[in-house]
Amino acid sequence: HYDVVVLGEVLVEVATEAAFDDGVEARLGVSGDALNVAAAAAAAGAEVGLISVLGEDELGQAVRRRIEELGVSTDLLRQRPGQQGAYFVHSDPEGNREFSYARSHSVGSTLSPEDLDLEVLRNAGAVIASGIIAAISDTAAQAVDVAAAAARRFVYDPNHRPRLSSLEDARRRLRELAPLSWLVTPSSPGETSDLLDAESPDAAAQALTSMGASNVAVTCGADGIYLLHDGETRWISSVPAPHVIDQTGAGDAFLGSTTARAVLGDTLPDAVRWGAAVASLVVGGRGGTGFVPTAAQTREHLRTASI
Ligand code: KDG
Repeated sequence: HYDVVVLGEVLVEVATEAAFDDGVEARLGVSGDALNVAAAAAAAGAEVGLISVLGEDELGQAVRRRIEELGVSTDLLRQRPGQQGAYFVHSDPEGNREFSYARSHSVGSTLSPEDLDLEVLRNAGAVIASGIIAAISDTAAQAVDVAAAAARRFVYDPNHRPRLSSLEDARRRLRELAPLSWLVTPSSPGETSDLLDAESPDAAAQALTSMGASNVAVTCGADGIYLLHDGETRWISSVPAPHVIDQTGAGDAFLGSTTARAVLGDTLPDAVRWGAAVASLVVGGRGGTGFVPTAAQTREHLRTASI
């Protein structure tokens, strides 16, 4: 039994120290939104499984070892011949990024419904997927549909990436998956206006619940999170970040830790506040999984933030 199961593609992260150029120093990491989510859920104390397809070569093995090191179960992973997807990133503390993918026809994009164990999905406390895995191939999109239909609590992060999906496809997927979702987490103002034509977090939350989503957490950066839960709306304030090095993966860490805490018994508002604290710490590390705070570090940060 897993508290949380995440579906997605794990990517090798090549983070350069300066703008992309020949000879620039780089640091290799293991990331991708699904792993960022899974690692944060595991750090929050959940038993986490990751459904993903890795290559079989040395790189695939290294990725697998890192997943294990992050406290995420490797039992649901598949490995087969193919190229591990990668991305190149240079980011500064202001959030300016140079970003490039090397993931077309990657082994991760071969994920299909055949890679899913329906019993595992039905028994999980929550199943999480994002618009990224739904965008990378038709078979991966089908896997998301099957997982969403099987899950007791399906959590969907639209995570719109214009380089991977047209706006039209992203909007259609959101319309199809919202009715199956226990929680949807769009970001505002970008995704709420692009995917929902919503002019406010409230309009976005109302639009998603009228599509059939049970709960909505609109992430609004430093303004906090606008939560629609059990038919009631409220703002949950963000938690100030002690220091900002790189914002990669902060939204993913919010998603993974919020879902984990809710499955482990927190009310959704409490879980969201926890997720906000985790996100504010993650930006102090480099890369998607460069710093994943422990539950003790998050608790201490929340305590000092509320003094
Ligand atoms: O949310 C962070 C992600 O953008 C980063 O990990 C790269 O997964 C990634 C993607 O597909 O954009």
